[in-house]
Amino acid sequence: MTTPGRADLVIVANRLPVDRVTNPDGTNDWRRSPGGLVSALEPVMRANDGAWIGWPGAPDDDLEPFVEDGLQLVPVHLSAQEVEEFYEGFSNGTLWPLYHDVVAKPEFHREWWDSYVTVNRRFAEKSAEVAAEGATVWVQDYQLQLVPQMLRDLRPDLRIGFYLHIPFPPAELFSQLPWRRQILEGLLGADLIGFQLAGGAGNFVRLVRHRVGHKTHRDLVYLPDGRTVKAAAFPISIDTAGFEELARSEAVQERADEIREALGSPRKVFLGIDRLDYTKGIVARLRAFGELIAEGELDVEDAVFVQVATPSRERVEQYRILRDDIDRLVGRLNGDLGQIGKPAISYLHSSYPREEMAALYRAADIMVVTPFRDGMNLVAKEYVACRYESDGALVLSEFAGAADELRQAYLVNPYDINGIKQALLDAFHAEPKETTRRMRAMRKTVVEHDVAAWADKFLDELATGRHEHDKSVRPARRS
Ligand code: GDG
Repeated sequence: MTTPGRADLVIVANRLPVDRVTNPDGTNDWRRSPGGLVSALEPVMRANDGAWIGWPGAPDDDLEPFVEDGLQLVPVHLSAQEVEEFYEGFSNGTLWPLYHDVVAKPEFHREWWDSYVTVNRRFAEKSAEVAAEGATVWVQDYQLQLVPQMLRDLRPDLRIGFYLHIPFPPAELFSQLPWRRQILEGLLGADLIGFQLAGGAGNFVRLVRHRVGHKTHRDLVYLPDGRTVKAAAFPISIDTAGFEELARSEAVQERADEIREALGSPRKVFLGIDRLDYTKGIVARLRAFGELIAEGELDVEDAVFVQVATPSRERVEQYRILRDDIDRLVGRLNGDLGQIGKPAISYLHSSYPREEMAALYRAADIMVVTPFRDGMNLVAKEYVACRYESDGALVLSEFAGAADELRQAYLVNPYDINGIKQALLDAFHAEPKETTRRMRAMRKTVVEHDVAAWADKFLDELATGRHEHDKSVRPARRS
């Protein structure tokens, strides 16, 4: 067995929580990635002498562990071939589409799988080195589903949690995977497996019963060696107070006004913000908006649609095809429907700082979130967090995890273009009293359940299971 290191809490994720930036003089620095996961886990990491294991984001980087802004970061090396086969291939060309209702066709390649196994083993070995005796290790997401069991084999003393950020599919889809049993067994190495929704946890437990043959009862799986694994829902959230504070700042408010003016001060601004991904339903929503303009239900004098599509996975073919499809559609809609200085759609293929995101949320009257399938969708929650005056409307797909909590949104079936059109019109024409009633209820949810509460709940539950088994203690709470 590898000699245990010193961290009492270890986060294991595909990516480190930092991005490398190159300065004008050619030197490199690290900058904290903007994600909510990092801000949620940072206080727990600090309180527990935590370490974060992940890939730095570039192939063939051989980096030693380093400390950045007080956080212990432990890089895992990936070769260019592994980036292609493990990351772009098996993670994003096989698992991502398979777990999202096969919205795109998953590809099954044996060499991709071999690479997935190799890289998962490397992450597990690194975790075994870094974790102190009896430490808590929390593994994140679909790229690392084999790590829990691999790590347990190396270090049976650890408490291991796993969280899946994307949906866990129904048995009919999951069963297509040639390596389905290995994935289920990999996950079962954890003591606690967290999903976004109860539906995903249920799918997993059912599959374990049928495909692996273990006894189960409700959310528990009983393994032959006497261990019990719990699979339950822990819906993720955002740093609600942080977003609201940003939204209230003078700079953001000024920028929001500027954005509206630059758009020609239309009566209503519609907004979509997504990673450019085929699961997000960008084409369907733009088509729906275009039809409303073409049919005269909306007028470009009155309404504009701002669509931000953040560049994502640009080396994967399906993403390149989607980008071209959106470019063509936006070009056609603006060519057919726009007027001089008034395009129907203002399309931005770019990523922006958090302040600009908050300004966009403030500038938008109607936020449109229409994924075909989404684990949660944080954009929907961020919009709600920024609407501190309880105004603005949210059009939300029923197939986003967020729809389970944000029941007062204008809910739509993203496959039903007429349904989307109707929801856009309903939101456009809604009385302020009605939008306020809805937004107030949604704000209550997002304020009460923020990402810190999510992390606490998961870690508490992971530690509680331990109390039941071996009476040791949970990691210290956030300071
Ligand atoms: C996965 C699951 C689940 C986007 N563009 C910019 C930017 N963003 C930020 C948003 C938001 C995040 O990225 C996107 O999160 P989503 O939840 O919307 O979607 P995924 O990236 O697919 O996330 C999803 C999530 O994991 C968490 O568990 O909810 O279902 O698919 O926070 O604000 N941030 C900045 N500039 C951009 O241009 N700064």
